[in-house]
Amino acid sequence: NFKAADEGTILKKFSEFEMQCFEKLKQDVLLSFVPEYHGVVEKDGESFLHMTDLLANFDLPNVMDCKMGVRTYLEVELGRARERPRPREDLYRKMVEVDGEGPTPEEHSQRAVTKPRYMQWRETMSSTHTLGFRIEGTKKSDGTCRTDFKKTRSKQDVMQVFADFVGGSGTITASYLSRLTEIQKALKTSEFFKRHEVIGSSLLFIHDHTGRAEVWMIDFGKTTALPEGQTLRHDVPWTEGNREDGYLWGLENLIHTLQAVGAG
Ligand code: 4IP
Ligand code: ADP
Ligand code: MN
Repeated sequence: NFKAADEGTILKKFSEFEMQCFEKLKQDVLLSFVPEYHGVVEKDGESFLHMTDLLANFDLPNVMDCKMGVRTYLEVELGRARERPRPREDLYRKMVEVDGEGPTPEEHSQRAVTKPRYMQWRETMSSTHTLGFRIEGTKKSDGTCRTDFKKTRSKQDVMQVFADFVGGSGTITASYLSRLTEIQKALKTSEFFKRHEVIGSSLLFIHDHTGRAEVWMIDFGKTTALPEGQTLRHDVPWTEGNREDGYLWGLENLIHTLQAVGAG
């Protein structure tokens, strides 16, 4: 999905939704919390979004991706699956790999599950439903990568992963917390945020041994504008049709979780 680009920048496979978000974010208070956007670029016959490489200013960075919100698929995907269900074998296999008892008897006999079904199951196995965010993966400066967080659900489990990620450093934790509080404040005044359903977007945590620690908002591939005049709260439960994403509720829980890590 990514291609190397000029010094300090990366290319991400083009998506119309994401491009529109980057364009609108140019005029928004969230601008200082998203990677700098340098426009659309064509390479080898494909289109890409050109943006700043957030890791460029770090020395051997540690990186964590947290997917925000209580819902990870679009309401339109739910509608489509209902009208015309397309059970998928690849998603069935991914489900069984984590939990042999995940699929229902019918799904077992079909050896397939629909995408919303898979996504909802992922949400309940992880902390997405209970905390409004989940850890997707970590990459540490020692070269180790982990993506085995599909069953990391309780606040205690999440705290453990964070504590390990920051190497027990209270300074790094405090820096992350102060950045998260800034993001929270900006989100509460952002016109962009008010008018968008933010699905599948992540907060990217990056720190290194020099003590540098930053959090960035990334991945707007499934962030969609609401009809003119409609807005979201982002901190109330989702019920089908209200398009709420639980982003702010998740961020609040994330902050509390990190505060608990800091307090040891
Ligand atoms: C993946 O599930 C992620 O949810 C992907 O989202 C999603 O892609 C995939 O859907 C789904 O299979 P796992 O993380 O359990 O592997 P993301 O790209 O945000 O990580 P979409 O296209 O929904 O973003 P499919 O349809 O690509 O398989
Ligand atoms: P996808 O739509 O494939 O999920 P993301 O935008 O979430 O793509 O990016 C996937 C991963 O790539 C992130 O978890 C992060 O590690 C890395 N990444 C994304 N954007 C940047 C960036 N601007 N700078 C550095 N790393 C990035
Ligand atoms: Mn992503």
